[in-house]
Amino acid sequence: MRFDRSRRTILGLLAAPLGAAGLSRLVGPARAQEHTGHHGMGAGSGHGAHAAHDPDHGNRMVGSVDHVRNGFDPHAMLTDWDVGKISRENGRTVREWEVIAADQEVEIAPGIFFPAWTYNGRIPGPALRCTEGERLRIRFANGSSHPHTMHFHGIHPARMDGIPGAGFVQPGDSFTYEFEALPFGCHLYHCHSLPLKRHIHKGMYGAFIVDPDPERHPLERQAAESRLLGSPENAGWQEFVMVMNGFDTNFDDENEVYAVNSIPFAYTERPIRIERSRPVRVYLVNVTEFDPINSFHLHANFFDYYDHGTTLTPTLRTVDTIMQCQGQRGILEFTFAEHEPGLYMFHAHQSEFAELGWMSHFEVV
Ligand SMILES: [Cu+2]
Repeated sequence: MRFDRSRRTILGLLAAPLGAAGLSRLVGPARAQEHTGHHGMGAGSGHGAHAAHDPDHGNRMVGSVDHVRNGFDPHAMLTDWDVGKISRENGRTVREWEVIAADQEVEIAPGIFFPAWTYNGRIPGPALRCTEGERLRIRFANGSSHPHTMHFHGIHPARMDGIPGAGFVQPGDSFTYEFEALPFGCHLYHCHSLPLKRHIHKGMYGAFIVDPDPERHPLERQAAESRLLGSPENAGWQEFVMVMNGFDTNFDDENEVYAVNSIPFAYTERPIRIERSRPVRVYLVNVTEFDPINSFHLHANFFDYYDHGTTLTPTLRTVDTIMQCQGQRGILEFTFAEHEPGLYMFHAHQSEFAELGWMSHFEVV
């Protein structure tokens, strides 16, 4: 779907509280887009001035994103679970987090700056991880200039839903969401302010992982223990969280770049090292706006898949590609134990997404 020029201009102006520099960045790419077609990323042509064709590596960016300036690194984000602060109240475990929303400029591809809205200064927001049955308390403060919410996928009362009228937080205000961690699985949270697609697309989302409590699953205890962060069984696994997303850098309601954890080609520039002898578990979440589906394809191998992560036995076995609509997510389990060491690709199997950034490698050692 395309917007006419005036609609796009309005969206651009609504996009963020920008200074003159930010505005020229916004308006610049939007104008350039008029001449370069659907996927002009800015002042360049075709797939953008920053994409190059290199016979050894195919499509990828020239230059690198300054992760230090951004304040987050896609490699660190693969494993930096935010387990919050744990305490005991009336005999039960309470887990608490503090999350702050902010307006923030993020370098989304080399030289391409995006006026984002963030949770705790990063996109995706912190990967919140807890255990089934705990009491969760999330204190959400809105330091942004727009109203935001945190809407969790999970089980909770209506007044904790994080939508207009229930946990809707004006700039300068705060709200504490409180509910039980249920059901176990691979979930997500996102802002549910309107217009919804703009709030999600601006960067307001993150993974929300609820580990199964082995005590509650006596018949599948071993599987539950392997999923429980901090258990000896879990320590044998190499676990990664991957949020599939995209960015509409010129505000025409189409994505110009695609990625896992925001930065296009991050895991091709620097592959994800995995030890051949240890199994791999990926918590995969799709929040890509504007496109109806995204997908994950693993080269030279097959995996078991747990849709939504809400079961302890796979919902799909021995597949090498899965697709997810927006908001869908799941857990992948696989091993390279029988493979020779080397670089193994994984990427979206929509070729367009792969060429625009959703291309990655594991380095099996
Ligand atoms: Cu929002």
